[in-house]
Amino acid sequence: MEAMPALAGEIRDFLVASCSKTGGHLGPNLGVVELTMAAHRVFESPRDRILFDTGHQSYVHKILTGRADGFVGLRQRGGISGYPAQGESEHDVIENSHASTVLSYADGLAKAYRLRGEDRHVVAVVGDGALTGGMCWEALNNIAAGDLPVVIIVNDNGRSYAPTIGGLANHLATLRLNPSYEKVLDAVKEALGRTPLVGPPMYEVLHAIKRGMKDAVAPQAMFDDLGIKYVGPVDGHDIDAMMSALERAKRFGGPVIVHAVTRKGFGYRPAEGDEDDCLHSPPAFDPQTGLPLKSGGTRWTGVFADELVAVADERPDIVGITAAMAIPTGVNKLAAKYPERVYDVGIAEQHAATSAAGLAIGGLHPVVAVYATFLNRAFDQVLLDVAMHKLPVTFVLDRAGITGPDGPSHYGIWDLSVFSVVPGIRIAAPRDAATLREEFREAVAVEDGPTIVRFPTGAVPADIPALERVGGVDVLARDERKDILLVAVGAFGQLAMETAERLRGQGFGVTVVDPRWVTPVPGVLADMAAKHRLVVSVEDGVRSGGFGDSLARLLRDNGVNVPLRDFGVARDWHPYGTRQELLTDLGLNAQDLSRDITESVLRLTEGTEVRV
Ligand SMILES: Cc1ncc(C[n+]2csc(CCOP(=O)(O)OP(=O)(O)O)c2C)c(N)n1
Repeated sequence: MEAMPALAGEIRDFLVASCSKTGGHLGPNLGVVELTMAAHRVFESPRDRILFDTGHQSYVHKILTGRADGFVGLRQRGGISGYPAQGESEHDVIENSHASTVLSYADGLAKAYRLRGEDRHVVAVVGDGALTGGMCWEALNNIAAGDLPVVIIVNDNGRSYAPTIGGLANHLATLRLNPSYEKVLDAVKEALGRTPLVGPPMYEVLHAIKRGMKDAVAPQAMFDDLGIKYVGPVDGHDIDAMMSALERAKRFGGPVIVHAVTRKGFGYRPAEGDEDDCLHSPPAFDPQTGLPLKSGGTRWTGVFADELVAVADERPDIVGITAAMAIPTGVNKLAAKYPERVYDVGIAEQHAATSAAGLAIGGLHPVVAVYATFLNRAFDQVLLDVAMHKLPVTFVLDRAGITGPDGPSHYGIWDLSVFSVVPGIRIAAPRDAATLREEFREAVAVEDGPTIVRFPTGAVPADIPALERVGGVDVLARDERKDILLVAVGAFGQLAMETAERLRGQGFGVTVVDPRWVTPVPGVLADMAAKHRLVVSVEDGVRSGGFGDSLARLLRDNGVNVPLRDFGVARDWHPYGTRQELLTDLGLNAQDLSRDITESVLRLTEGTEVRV
């Protein structure tokens, strides 16, 4: 037991050293070192299940379950995942890294063990940020109704990326900031020490303390009102305190909330002192200073952030919404200038969409900025609450397409398929900074329905000027000979230009176009296609139901019988790695594309004179 604090220190040093090389979710993991150690001491993983909401804070769990060696390849191709991964360890079950799901998994798992007659505990670690997501409350409502042995560790560090917002967060903050907090801790400790019995009598003692200090312990009342037993607040960096709280929770046998107060980034000064997000997920950095090793060029997010402010300067009806990610989506810039015109709704994408609908009904034009992968959650809200009401809401999807080290759940590859079925929606995919500004302005000018503007992660490429604009479509390259019409979605404009260059070298005449607005597919593409021998589409999204499918439908509907090859991301679960590595694996590079397209053209010309 004496060795525990020393081990905690070693784990922290290891986390800093390893994340400084690979990048990763440093801040959250520094905050859960003792909490995770205590959970592993008190419960018997994998017999008892220890689950992590989102999973970004599972590094300590990985280290304790024999995977420290894998950290040299953390989040890199062929290395270990940044989230729990079934393939890595029998200690991992949940691979989902979208927030606020863990309590529902825990509810189901515990029910399954009960029905199968297995005596196993389920421990769910959930952050105060994740608790702002509605699913958590749906789950709590169900867990509270039963007597399943679910131990919920609320990892309360007061932060999502930025400080957690909302009523719940305010309650928790009141508790943390209240000078009587220390007294509460002492009183709880003392009461627990004096209580020989576990189970209900212990909680009666707690209850009495709670009543006595009602104002200071508002969250207890809140959790208690749900009907779930509550232990806490516990100092989440005190291993002994955490272990004794968890032991009591375990012995109780029914659902219990253990409220651990922790500090994000604990024990590493650059993380503790980082006001933005406590080094939530830095890229490789200098371990002495916490500063990133290389600073990239202008990013897509930055271009959007500046344009949002510029448009808001001109239009007082523009308001911004973020789901707990103001800095990563660039909405913080708008908030800095017009704080009253930005709403951080918590990790609540569904609520964000319908709240935006309300704002739009009220006469404003909301801009909801989220990562592409997270808007999937709000499909029904976009469909019915926004689109059916023909409301002017603009969704800005950052990190669209293949993203990289966060792996399969974080790829923004579904939006084109999922949202293109929504009646009346318009989706734009800019190819560079200039078109991002232009298409964003076009989007916020739409007044009779939702719009989406989607762009990838990373540095924005150099502008590709259009030769001309025909029927809303930008022509980027053309040729006297009309062999191939290459239709490039969004940021793949650059890729298409390189591919066309190679095809030209093979003797083919290539027209490259950027549709700009991909949903609905511009009708002029049917006319353009009819003039070529082969149509090729290339998109940074899943092929099934994507732009290529919509283009094929347009051609069919217009009786254009020119063959079409659609390139995009296979409908599959793709591993993590860098964006470039993954695109290469998917054959989405100029070399592979030009080879595949050449083969297609040659097949067309079989039996006729081949021109290469
Ligand atoms: C549905 C969804 N929206 C947004 C995110 C991005 N995200 C990852 S971690 C995080 C903050 C989580 O805060 P909390 O649960 O308190 O954990 P902490 O990082 O503070 O330990 C957010 C917003 C996500 N993973 N899932």
